[in-house]
Amino acid sequence: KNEHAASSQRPSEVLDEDARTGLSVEALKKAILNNLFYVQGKYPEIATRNDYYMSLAYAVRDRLLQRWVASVKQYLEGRHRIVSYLSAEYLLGPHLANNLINLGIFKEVEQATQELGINLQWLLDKEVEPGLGNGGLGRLAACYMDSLAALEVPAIGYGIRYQFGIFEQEIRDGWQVEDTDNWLRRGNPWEIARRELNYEVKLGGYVQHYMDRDGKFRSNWIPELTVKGVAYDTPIVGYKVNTTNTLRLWKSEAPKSFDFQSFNSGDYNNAVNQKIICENISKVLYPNDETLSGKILRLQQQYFFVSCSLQDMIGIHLRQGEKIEDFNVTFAVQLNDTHPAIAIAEMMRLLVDEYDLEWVDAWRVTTRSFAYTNHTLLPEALETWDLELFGSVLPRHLELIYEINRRFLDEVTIKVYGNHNKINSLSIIGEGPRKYIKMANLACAGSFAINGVAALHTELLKSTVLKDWYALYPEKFSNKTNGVTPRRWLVLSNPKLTSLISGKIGESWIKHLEELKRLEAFADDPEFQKAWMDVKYEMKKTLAKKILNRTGIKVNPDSLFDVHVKRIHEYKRQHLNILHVIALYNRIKKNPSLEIVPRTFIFAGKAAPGYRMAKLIIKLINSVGEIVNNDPDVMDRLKVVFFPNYNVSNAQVIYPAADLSVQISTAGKEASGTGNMKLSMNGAITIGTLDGANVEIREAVGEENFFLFGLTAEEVAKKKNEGYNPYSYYLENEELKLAIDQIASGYFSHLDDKIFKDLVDNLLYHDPFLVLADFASYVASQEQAAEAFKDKKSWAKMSILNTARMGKFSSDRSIREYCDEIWKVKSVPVHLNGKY
Ligand code: B1N
Repeated sequence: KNEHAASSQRPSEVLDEDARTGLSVEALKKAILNNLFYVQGKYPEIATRNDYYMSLAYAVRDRLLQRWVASVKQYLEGRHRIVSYLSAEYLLGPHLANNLINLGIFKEVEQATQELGINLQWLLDKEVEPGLGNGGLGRLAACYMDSLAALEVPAIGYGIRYQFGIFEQEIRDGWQVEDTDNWLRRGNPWEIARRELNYEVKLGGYVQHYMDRDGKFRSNWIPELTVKGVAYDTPIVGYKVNTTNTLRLWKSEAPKSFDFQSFNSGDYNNAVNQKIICENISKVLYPNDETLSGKILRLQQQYFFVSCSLQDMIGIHLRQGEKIEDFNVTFAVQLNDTHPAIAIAEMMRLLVDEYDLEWVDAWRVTTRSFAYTNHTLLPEALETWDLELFGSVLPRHLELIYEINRRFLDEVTIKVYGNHNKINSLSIIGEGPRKYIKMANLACAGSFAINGVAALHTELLKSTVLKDWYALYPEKFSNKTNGVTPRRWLVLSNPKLTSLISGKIGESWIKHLEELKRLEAFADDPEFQKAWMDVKYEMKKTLAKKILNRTGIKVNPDSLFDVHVKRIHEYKRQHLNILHVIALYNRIKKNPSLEIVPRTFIFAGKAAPGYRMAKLIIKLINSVGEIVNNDPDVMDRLKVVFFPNYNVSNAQVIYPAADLSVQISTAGKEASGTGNMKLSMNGAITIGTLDGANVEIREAVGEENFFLFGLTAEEVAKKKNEGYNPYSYYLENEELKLAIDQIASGYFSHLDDKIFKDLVDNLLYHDPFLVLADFASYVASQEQAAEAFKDKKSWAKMSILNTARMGKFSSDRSIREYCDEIWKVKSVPVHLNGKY
C-alpha cells in the first residue's frame, strides 16, 4: 500500500482551474461554451435550450469523472472493503441540480449561466428524470446511494438500465391513462457506456451431468439462449466530498457470436428475432408496487442483472489478486428485497460449477456475503415462482435450490424436532396443487443478516411472516429504520427553508441532520415563526401555480394543504381520505354558512396498470373533485386536486408546500414509508396511524405535534380474528352512510350508479383494510388538525418542531447503522491529486 502512496502524491496532470475541471465561475462558463461547440456542435445564437442543458450537464460530468476516477483508483489500490447494493429499482430523480449541490457549485453555476444570458431553472426543467423504480423501495435505493457517497463509503449499486422506466400517468376523464416513459429519447449525459465491460448470461435449456476424468461429478448447463449484459455507469458524488461511487446498470443485448452465426447461415429473420428477444430483457420496468407478477420476463430480468453483477464483483475481487474463497472479505452484498435473491443460487453456481469449490466451502462464502432487507408484510407481495416456470428459465438453479433446501432442512429438522409445520414454513419450496419457490426463504437461508425497515415492521416480521426464522436465528435479525437524503429532500427541493435554517444554525446540519435540534430554541420566536410560515406560503404559491398549470384548478394558498401523495393502493387508503372529503362537503351542503377551515386536498400517485381497484380510486377522487370544486355552495372552502404523474420532480415541488402529511395506512401494512419523513422534514404535520415509521416519527416529534388516529396493528389483527363486519360501521355512522350512499347512487358520477359498484361493495362487505372501522376516528382527528391550523402561532411552532426533530430520519443515519452493524465497512476519504 505504501508503495503507491508516493505516486499518488504526484501533482495531477489535470489542472484544477482549467475549463475541464475548474469550479470557478470563469472555468464553468468556459466549459459550458466549450461543450456547446465541441459536444453539441452549436454556437450561442442557434443553440436550443436542450443544447445548453447538455453543455452544462457535460461540464458537470467532467467534474464528476475527475472524482470518480480518483475514487475507483483509491478503492482498488487500497483493497478496501466494498458495499454492493443489489436493487431491481433506482428511482433517482433528475441528476443535474443534485450534482450541483453535492459538488458545492450551485451558486457558481447559477452565476455562470446568468452571465451567459441563460436561466439555470430552464435548464434544470429540461432534464427528463430516470424513473427506474416504482415508489418507496426504488427511491430508498437512490437515497442510500447518496448517503454512501456522502459518508465516503466505497460502494457499487447494481441494477437494470430499463429502456422504459415507470409509465407516465395522464388523467383523462378522471381515469388514469398510461404512456411509455421514453426517458432516453434525448440521450443521457449522466451515464458512461462501458462496452468493454460485458458478461454473458445463460437462460433456459437443460443441464447435463457427467463424471470428469478425476471422478468428480459435474454439471454442464446447455442454455437455450445466451444474452449479453453491458455496463452503463452513472457516477454518484457525495455531498461536498470527493467520493464518487458507481451506479452500474446493465443493458441486455444479443451476443455478437449470435448475429454472426445466424447471418452466416443466411437466417436473417432469426437473427433479428433473437436480437429483439435479448434486448427485451432490460426493455421495461414492471410497474407493480407491492404485487408480484410471476411473469417469465420478470424472473429473467432479476437473474440477468444479478448474474452480470456477481460476475463483475468476482472479476474485481480476483483482479486484486485475492482468492475466490475470500470474496466475502472484499464485498458485502445487500439484497434490496427478494428481487435479487436469486443471487444466492447464482453465487453457488458460480462457485461450484465455474470455480470448482466444494459445496460446503461455496456455501460458507455465500452465507458470509449476503444480507437481506425485507420491505413488506403484505402476503401478495412476497415473491414466489412457480417451480416449473422457474426450472424452464433456470434449470441449473432449480437443482441448486433443491440441494440448498435439502441440506438446510436436514439441519433444521434436528433443531425443530421434526415439527412438520415449521419445516414446511421454512422450506424454500412450497407444496400445493403446484410447487413453488419461496424467494424470501431463499434469501433468509443464504444471508448472514436479515432486517426490516422500521421498528414496528421488524417486530412484526419476527412475530409473523419470519417467525420461524427468528426462532432459529435470532442473531441474524435487526432493525434498520429507513431514512431519506436531506440533500435532495430539503436543500434541493426547499432552498428557501434551507437558507432560513442555515441562517440560524449554520450549514453543518446538511451532513449531520441531528443538528436540526438546534432549531428548537427558535420554535417560540415570533419573528422566526413568521419567517418560517412565509417560506411555507411561498412554496404553497409555487405549488398552486403548478396545479393551475397541470390541472386547470385554482387553489387558495391560504387554505390548509392536506397532502396525500404515494402509490395508489387499498392499504394506503386514499379512499378513506376521499370519504372524509365527502363528509366535509355534506356538512357544507347541510349548512351552507358553516365556518370551516378552507382546505385543499392534494392527491398524487400512480396505480399499477392492472390494479382495478386502485384505478377506480383515482376515478373516484377525480369524480368527487369535479362536484366539490364546482359546487357554488362550497364557495372555494374545499378543493380536491389530483396532481398527475407523481414522480421525483413533482414530489420536490409538493413536499415543501404541505401543511398536513396524510399517512393513513391500515396499521401493520406499511413497512416504513419514506414520504412521511420527507414531508415532516419540510415542516408538514402528520395525521397518521401507528404504522411503519409513523410510530418513530411521532416518538421523535412528540405526540403533541402529530395527529394520531385509528386502530393499532394489534387491534387490527384482533378485529380480523373476531370477524370484522364493515356493514355495521356503515349503519352506525350517519356521515359515513351518506357518503357511501352518494358514491353508490352516482351522485359524483353523473348518476352512473354502476361505475363505483365494486368499490362500494368491497367496502361494505369485505373492507380488507378496515377503512370503515377507522372512518370516525379519522374524521375526529382531522377536526383537531383543522382546529390547530386556526392558531397560526402554535401551528408554526408545531411545524418548526417537526423539522427540528427529524434528524434521525436522514439516510446518513440509516447507512451508518448498516455500515457498522451489518456490512462492517469503513469510510475511505478520497483525495484528488490537484489542489481543492
Ligand atoms: O418499501 C419502502 C417502504 O418505505 C414502504 O413502506 C414499502 O411499501 C416499500 C414489489 C415493492 N415494499 N415492497 C415494495 C416494490 C416493488 C415490487 O415489485 C414490492 N415496495 C415496498 C422502502 O423500504
